[in-house]
Amino acid sequence: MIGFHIMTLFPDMVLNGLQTSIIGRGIERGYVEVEAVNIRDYAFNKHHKVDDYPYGGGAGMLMQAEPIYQCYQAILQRIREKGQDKPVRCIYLTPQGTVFRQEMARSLAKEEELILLCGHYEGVDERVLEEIVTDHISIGDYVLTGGELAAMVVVDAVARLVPGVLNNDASGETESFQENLLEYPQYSRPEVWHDKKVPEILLSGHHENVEKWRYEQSLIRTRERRPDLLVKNEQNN
Ligand code: 6GU
Repeated sequence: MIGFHIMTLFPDMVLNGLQTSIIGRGIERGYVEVEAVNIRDYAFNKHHKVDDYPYGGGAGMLMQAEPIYQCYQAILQRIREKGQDKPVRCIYLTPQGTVFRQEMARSLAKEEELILLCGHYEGVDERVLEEIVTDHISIGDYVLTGGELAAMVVVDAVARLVPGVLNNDASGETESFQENLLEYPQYSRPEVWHDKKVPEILLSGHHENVEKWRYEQSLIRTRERRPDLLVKNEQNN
């Protein structure tokens, strides 16, 4: 069981996305808990204002520290009331973070509770980040309008590693030789489609040859599409 607590200005976006997926089934079956908490509910001012102008000038607005801090404290208190007394990691989704990789998903999947913070506007007041954030994560080198899509990516990648979430009894991780290699091509019925035949070896029933062929295909594909991964694979083997 893992619990995700997502601080956001768009809770419906996050919940709709995650409930409509395999992760949604994991939630129904009790392997995963997802809560989206609206930061605006913790803006205890007249108009539930959560943003303001940046000191020093510049384009756009910043998310203010206090609503985020109050939201965080409320979540943490609920976690503590459940009897959880371990430190809880708090992930800030930001293009300035470490680029998310499978290895990080693996590390996060070991936690029982995770808090995620989705930024918006031009950013977040640095002081609250200093107080609550333990991990800065980006999902890639491009810019999104907010952290919600990134949070959904992280929750999906982490939750599928939690035992019970995937239907098959194989783990969410592929066999060790495929570390840092792309998947081999796969085929299903019919045997011929648009004049294209399924590779003979897959019909042979010779398990060892099939494995060897798949490994070679993985290498070829990785060399072609992601040579950067091949370098990492050689470093690790
Ligand atoms: Cl985590 N947030 C935003 N706003 N943009 C991103 C990102 C995150 N990761 C890549 N681009």
